[in-house]
Amino acid sequence: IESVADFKVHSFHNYDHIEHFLELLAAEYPDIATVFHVGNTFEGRQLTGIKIGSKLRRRKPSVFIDAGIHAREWIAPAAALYHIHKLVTEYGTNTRVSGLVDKFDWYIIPVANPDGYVYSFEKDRLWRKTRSRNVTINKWCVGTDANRNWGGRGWGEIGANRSPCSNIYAGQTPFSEPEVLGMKEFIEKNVTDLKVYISLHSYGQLFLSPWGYTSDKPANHDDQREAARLAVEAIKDATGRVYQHGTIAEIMYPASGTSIDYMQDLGVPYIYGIELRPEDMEDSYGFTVPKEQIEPTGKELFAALASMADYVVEH
Ligand code: ING
Ligand code: ZN
Repeated sequence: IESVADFKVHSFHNYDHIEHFLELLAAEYPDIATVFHVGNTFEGRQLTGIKIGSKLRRRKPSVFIDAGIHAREWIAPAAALYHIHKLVTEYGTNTRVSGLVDKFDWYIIPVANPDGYVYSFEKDRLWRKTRSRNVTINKWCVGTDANRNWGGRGWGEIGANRSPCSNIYAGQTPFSEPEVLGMKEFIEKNVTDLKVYISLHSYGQLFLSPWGYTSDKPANHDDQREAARLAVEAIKDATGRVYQHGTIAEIMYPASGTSIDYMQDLGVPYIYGIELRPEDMEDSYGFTVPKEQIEPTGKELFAALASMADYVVEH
């Protein structure tokens, strides 16, 4: 493609095309969009994100979104790209969008596990993990679950596995994955006043808040639950779909070493893992959603994030 206008938002794209699209956005909309890099992946690809925000105000709260940390969950990068495309191209014409871009700095990494994403395109559609290897530990099994590799309380314990062959392998050490370490360090060095952290996954239609490592509730649970309740309501108004909300351990399964728990420990006030469409296996789709689902899922994500942004401004 040669311009942003050529990009098909309602299709799935390979990693090269996604990176190229982000570059085009930054080139065509330099006042509000810049590309950033978060180091390299295990296989040497650049881990690329986009920062979106107008320069109207000097100090702004930030929103950080990772998608595609699990390779096979293609709807997550697609929905993130829908959101990116909407924020950038409708700024100045859509008042709702303009408000979001004026009031917040959005940091979005649409494919947080590029090596795995490429592998899911080329070799194994249902691949989940990174593609890192450590032959001194295990010759045969490849990859770490990048959403079990965040250090902090409970790392490597409940809902994670210490065997490299497991699909929920926590990794050799906390932050052993360059992708995860890169995001952590980028956030801690560059993202000021982080108010909202979102990790996009599929599937289940769930809005998940901390904790994952325990069924205990964090001190600010009621506030997080209220923001989630409103977001879920906004989704229902947008497309009619019903999402459930609750803590990870409560409504999904216990999981340690997730970005969500790490961000809760950092003190970020609003943190959610969102399981996008479908709700269940829906005619045996699960991870392999048809591309017709991208637009409505993107609408739901936009509605939820706009609602979340309103909530943050008011509280
Ligand atoms: N589910 C998530 C997983 O990592 C999750 C659940 C999401 C936990 C967000 C924490 C944060 O297992 C999928 N589908 O990957
Ligand atoms: Zn996932």
